[in-house]
Amino acid sequence: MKKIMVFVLSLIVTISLVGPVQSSAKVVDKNKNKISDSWEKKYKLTGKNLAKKDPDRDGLSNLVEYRLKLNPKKKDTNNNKVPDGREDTDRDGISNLAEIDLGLNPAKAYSKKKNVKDGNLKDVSGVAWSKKVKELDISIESGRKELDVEYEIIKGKEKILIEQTGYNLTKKQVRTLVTQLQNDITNKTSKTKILNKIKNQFNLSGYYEIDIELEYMNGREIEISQEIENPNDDDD
Ligand SMILES: [Ca+2]
Ligand SMILES: [Ca+2]
Ligand SMILES: [Ca+2]
Ligand SMILES: [Ca+2]
Repeated sequence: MKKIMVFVLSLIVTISLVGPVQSSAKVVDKNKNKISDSWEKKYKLTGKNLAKKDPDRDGLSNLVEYRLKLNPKKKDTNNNKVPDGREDTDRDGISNLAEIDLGLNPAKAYSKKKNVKDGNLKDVSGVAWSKKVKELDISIESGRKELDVEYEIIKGKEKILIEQTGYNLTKKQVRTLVTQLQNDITNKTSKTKILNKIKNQFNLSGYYEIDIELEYMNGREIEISQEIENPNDDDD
């Protein structure tokens, strides 16, 4: 009798040990927002439409952060100074935010074609998306001349804005510059080289101030500023 009791007891212990393991393997999603309840609880996410919200303001919704196994309350989950949006979590050559903008899946390297990695998919002109410039902002002040250029690819389409005084820049020239920055810049190209390329394009010499922000589809971001002050200028 005692032996049976011990057996029964050990059976109960075994069941209760196995029980929780089995149930946690199943994803419980009571509010049916495609995010597991345990993940919501872990990051203290509550309220309506929580899947769409972006509490850490890194551009990625909570649902995307869940799918990419990132922290929805931290802009830079792995502390490498690259924000979650510019990380390339599935390592297909395109950053998370760029993938979302292009309608690709940032959690899957082959999300559109079985045999072509997302980064190797080509745009209408035959350039692989991973090599493309996503955004280029240039602002120049040189004496009385001023220039502001904003180039961006949104949902796969180019958007170019030019504001200028004393310059005659065309959209075509902006496209040419972007193409150069796509073809001639590698991960090893120095900031000085990039700056010189852009300075040549605008015949920049003498006294000036230039600010450049360049971001590639792969998430690489380059910021360059240079100011050559005129010693005769009296700002006071
Ligand atoms: Ca977020
Ligand atoms: Ca995050
Ligand atoms: Ca990071
Ligand atoms: Ca992908």
